[in-house]
Amino acid sequence: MLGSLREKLARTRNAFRKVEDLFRSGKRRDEILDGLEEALIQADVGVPATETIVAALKAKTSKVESEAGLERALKDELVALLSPRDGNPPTGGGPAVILMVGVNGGGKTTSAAKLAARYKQDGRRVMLAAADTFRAAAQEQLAIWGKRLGVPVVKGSYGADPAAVVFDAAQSFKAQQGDILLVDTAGRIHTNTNLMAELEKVRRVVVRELPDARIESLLVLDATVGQNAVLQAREFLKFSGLTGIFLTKVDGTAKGGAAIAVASELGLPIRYLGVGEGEEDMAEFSPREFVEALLS
Ligand SMILES: Nc1nc2c(ncn2[C@@H]2O[C@H](COP(=O)(O)OP(=O)(O)OP(=O)(O)O)[C@@H](O)[C@H]2O)c(=O)[nH]1
Ligand SMILES: [Mg+2]
Repeated sequence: MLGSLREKLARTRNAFRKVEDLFRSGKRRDEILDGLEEALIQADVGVPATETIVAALKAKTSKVESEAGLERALKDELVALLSPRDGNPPTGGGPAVILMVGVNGGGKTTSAAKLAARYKQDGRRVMLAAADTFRAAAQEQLAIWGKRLGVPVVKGSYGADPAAVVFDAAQSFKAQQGDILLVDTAGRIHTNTNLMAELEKVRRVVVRELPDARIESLLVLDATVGQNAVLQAREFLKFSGLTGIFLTKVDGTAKGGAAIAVASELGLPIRYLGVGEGEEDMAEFSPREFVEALLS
């Protein structure tokens, strides 16, 4: 897995080459730490996260002179920033509903399909709800995925209330004693209050109709937008109950460093990485694995 993640991160790894080179430069500690700031910002880590990292390194490595020691300290710092603050994400038994939310084109539908494939492979009873009733062809797109994966899809009609689709999906989920209900929602601009209210309504329907289900709301963020992902995410935090991030398109970008900015500035754990367009192209996010794939 680490090997293939390394391949998928090839472009981002390139962006981190300057960081790596610092630890092979023969420079002294002070020079390395000075160079690090610029190198991290260039690698899309963002100014606030970079400042946090460099300050922490300065404080924690005052007695460390060796390049290898400093590099190890940097990796540890990155892992700490990427690690969820409130413990491990909920896992395990019982029914769960996973809401996929985010701006247009970020990869919600594809990521819902990837999760469906993953859970199905684990032997769980999976169902998809096509709650994107807004974009033309969104229903068909999810139906095609459902057919391909052998996962039932509860559809709505174009222009219908997404909450009504979710209501129908919840009934069928109960009747069939499903394990995982994945809800694909329409892309929305975070500044549109009506659309954000619509998400709250969808969520309320889930709470009411499936009171025993664990609810996860995954914010789907496109890594190729780099620092803009932080801005998007900050607005979406106003939607109640976001539990994590699905960071997509990490394969096609040099801006994967934004993962560090997002995790450190929002305090929301990255749960999954999207690394391609196929249903297999995802990885459960592990901070240590990500950092080792990035810098080594
Ligand atoms: N390379 C790559 N492409 C991806 C990834 N995830 C999604 N895509 C592609 O991104 C495009 C948009 O994906 P969708 O899943 O339709 O995005 P969406 O957020 O559902 O879009 P809307 O419903 O229009 O808001 C598609 O061409 C996907 O194949 C990924 O991890 N890597
Ligand atoms: Mg979609």
